[in-house]
Amino acid sequence: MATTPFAELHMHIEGALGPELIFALAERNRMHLPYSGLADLESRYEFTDLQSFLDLYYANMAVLRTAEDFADLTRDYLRRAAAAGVRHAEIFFDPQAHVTRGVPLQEVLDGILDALGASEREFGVSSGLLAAFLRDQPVHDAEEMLGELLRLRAPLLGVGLDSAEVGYPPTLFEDVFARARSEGLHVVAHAGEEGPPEYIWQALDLLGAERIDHGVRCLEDPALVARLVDEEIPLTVCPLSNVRLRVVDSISDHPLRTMLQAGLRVTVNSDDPAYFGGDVGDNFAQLRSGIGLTDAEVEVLARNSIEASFASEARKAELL
Ligand code: ES4
Ligand code: ZN
Repeated sequence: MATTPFAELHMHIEGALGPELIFALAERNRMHLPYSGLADLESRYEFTDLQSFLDLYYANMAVLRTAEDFADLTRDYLRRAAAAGVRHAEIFFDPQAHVTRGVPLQEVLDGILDALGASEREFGVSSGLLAAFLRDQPVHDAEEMLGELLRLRAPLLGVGLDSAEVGYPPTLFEDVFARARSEGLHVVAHAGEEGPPEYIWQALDLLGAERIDHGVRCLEDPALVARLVDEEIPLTVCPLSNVRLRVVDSISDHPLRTMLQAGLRVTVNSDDPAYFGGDVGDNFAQLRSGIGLTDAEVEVLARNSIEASFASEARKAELL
């Protein structure tokens, strides 16, 4: 499977936390887990929608306590991503989900950045960090978190918007994103995963989103598709996530090819690799068997991912 190197632009580092690491970290941190064992935990990875996944995702994060935990998690992800062919990774983390559990922001940053700082040398993967705001929490919390990140001079690539989508439109976060942009940060937002096309319009017009995470529901609105094509806005699509969260019925029903043929700047990503059935390599493999994704299409997707990344022009040139 000779392909150009590719970039992963949509993954949540907390979503790389799998059952085995959960048990290992619980033991190291002397915590009791509400599961009888590994098999019991593994039996809970059956989701009906985004919220049913988020419930387990937030519960499992309890084992992440120290900088070492975050570093181990991040290295574990980078090792697997490198093996799957990823050469550049832009990683989301959910800082609000950790500080509300009493884990200091600096501890979270130290751990993730320690692993990212060694990534190019250790794994050949260049990287960047995106702080995601939880849209289902008060806007004020996002404002405070952005202030704290800026105060700590966290070396961020940018900010994003995630968690439960329906009922939490981008418009709520207009001011937070304006401030992030004025600080020179890149901005992206999850939109059109479970939410309507209107949320994608808002992410573009009100947040100034440079990429849309997911965005699959744009297909319901031809004028929106035209806009995304015209402005070459990348969409970070996550096929296995879409299947597991029932955004689509099965991988064979995934509209990825329709999106490519419409001229959309699609990329393929793992979202939460420990929850949705694998890394970005597994996403490509299932697309090959499920919709007959061709080598030529894989090449386009790989190229799109490098071009849509926030890597330096020098790094992009190296990878293209
Ligand atoms: C997420 Cl799949 C997905 N959607 C929205 N927010 C998220 N956070 C982690 N995974
Ligand atoms: Zn996501």
